[in-house]
Order: sequence, then structure tokens, then C-alpha cells
Amino acid sequence: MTNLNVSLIGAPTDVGAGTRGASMGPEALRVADIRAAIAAFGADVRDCGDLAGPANPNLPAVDGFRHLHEVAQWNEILHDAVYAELCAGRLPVMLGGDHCLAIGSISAVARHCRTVGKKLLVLWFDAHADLNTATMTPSGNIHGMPVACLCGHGPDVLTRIGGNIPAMLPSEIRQIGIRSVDEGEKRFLCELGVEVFDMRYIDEVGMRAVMEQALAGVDENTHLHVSLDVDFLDPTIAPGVGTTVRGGPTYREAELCMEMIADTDQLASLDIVELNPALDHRNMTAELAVDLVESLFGKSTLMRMHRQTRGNR
Ligand code: EXY
Ligand code: MN
Ligand code: MN
Ligand code: MN
Repeated sequence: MTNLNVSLIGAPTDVGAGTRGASMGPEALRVADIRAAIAAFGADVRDCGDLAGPANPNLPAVDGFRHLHEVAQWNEILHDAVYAELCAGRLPVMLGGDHCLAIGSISAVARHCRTVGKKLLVLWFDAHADLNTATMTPSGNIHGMPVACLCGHGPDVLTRIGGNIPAMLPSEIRQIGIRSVDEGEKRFLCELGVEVFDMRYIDEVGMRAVMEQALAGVDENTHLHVSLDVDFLDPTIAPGVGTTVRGGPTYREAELCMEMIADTDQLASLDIVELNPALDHRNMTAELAVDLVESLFGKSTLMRMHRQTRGNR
């Protein structure tokens, strides 16, 4: 059974992004009633409020990084908050904020897994691979680098946050929905051996087969972390993001991903990132993210049991 002691942690910053506005993500998710949506499953939901961190100085990149110092500070703060909730036996839901924040949240999750002896599996839903380094990055924006940093490729201040370098291994992550990858990232993905389910593969074999493969080997000793970058979704249904890429999953494909994760009962931590209310229409992207969260917590489970009782699958 998924842990129903849930803690919402707001991380209102866009220091890692190229476009301003993701700092308003946590409030948009609250307006879309994320708390009630999760509580409806009988969960005890605690909203820890918003973390406080440095402002966005809006400066150009220095030595391949924009806002390195501010990004490091936010991630230190977030790491501590996420780790504290995990130690308290709760399921942290990080409300971003841009995707650089995955460095802090996942380094805390990985540290927790090592401490309690759990296997870590990170499901990275994104249009992007987020595997750039200072020498490869076309932008200097650190939201394009968290996977590299978590795998130990990045500046000390970002790789050492969880106390162990690397925080996680390339074999502990699966990327789903990828369709915008820089040349250097393509080579690096191959070199590291990251398992990638890109949009072409999803088109060819279908989302159900993709998720069966992505979730293969998940058992009761697995800590499943979902890092949901909302630019994973097709921009026609999710316009409220700074880095839209055409050709993403449909509403139903995305829901199926979350439903199949719920079926494993192993969801143990979650990031919702890159939601940019300044670019959204009537909060529709936030509402969509909340719909997906409902599925993650088992919205379709009763119907599935009903189908199984009737003997059809
Ligand atoms: N690959 C591009 C870069 O590194 O600048 C774009 C990265 C966008 C990252 C978004 C959050 O997923
Ligand atoms: Mn991302
Ligand atoms: Mn992205
Ligand atoms: Mn809804």
C-alpha cells in the first residue's frame, strides 16, 4: 500500500530555468487543490508550506552555469526538508519550482534508500534528458543538468548535497517521454547507459509496454521516486511550461503511466516541476498535474478491481 502520510513541500524558485515564472508553481498547485485531491484517498496530507531561499538574480552564465550559488543553496535547503519528511516516515511531494530542484530532492531520497536498505528507482518523465554539463550546455541553465549532477557529473556544490558522490547510479533511473536531447547529451546517455523510453519508442510499442518495461523488477523493497516535469506532456494539453516541445504524450497516455505506477503500490516520493503559471491558461496545466497525481494515488484502482472480479482485463 502506498504511504498515505503525505507532506507537501513548496520550493518556489526558478533560479535553474531560462524563463521566469516556475517560482509560482507551488501556489498554482495549491489553487488546483492538490491537498484535497490526495486527501480524498484517505491520506493524511500535511502542507509544510514554502521553503525560503535566495531570490533569482537573473544574471548570465559564469563558467557554464547560471546562478550556481543560488541553485546550490536551494537544493541544500530542499534536501534537508525532503530528508526530514522521509525520516518521519512520510511521502514527500515536492511542489516546484524548476527541475534543478531534483538534485536536492533525489539526493535526499537516495540517501534515505541507502540508510534503510531500499532499492531506488527514479522514473523521470520529461521532454528533455537534463543530462548537460558545464561544457556541453547550450544555455547554462541548471534545470538542464540535474541528472548529470545526481550521477556525479557536475560541480562539487551540486554533486555532494546528499553526502554520497554519486547520489545515484545511471542504472537507477528510467527516462520516459524524451524528445529534445542535445548532441552532447545523446553521447552521454549512451556512455552512461541510461535507459531511455523516447517518444519514438512510445509511438512504436505503446505506453503500456513502455511502462511494463520501465517498472520491471519493482518489488516491495523498491522505493519508487517519480520526477514529473510537466513539459513531458504535449503542449496542447499542458501549455503552462517554459520549455514546450511538440509531440508529447496525450492525456490518456500520461494517465496510464500514473495508473500503472499506482498499481505497484511502491510510490514513495514525488517531484512536480517546471509548472509555469505565467504561461498557463486558466490554471489548466496545474489542474492536469493534479489529475495525474490523483491517478498516482490510485484513482483507477477500484475500477481495476471491479474489472478483475468480472474476469476481464
Ligand atoms: N537541453 C536544454 C538546455 O540544457 O538548455 C533545455 C533544457 C530544458 C530543461 C527542462 C526542464 O526540463
Ligand atoms: Mn526536466
Ligand atoms: Mn523538461
Ligand atoms: Mn481534477
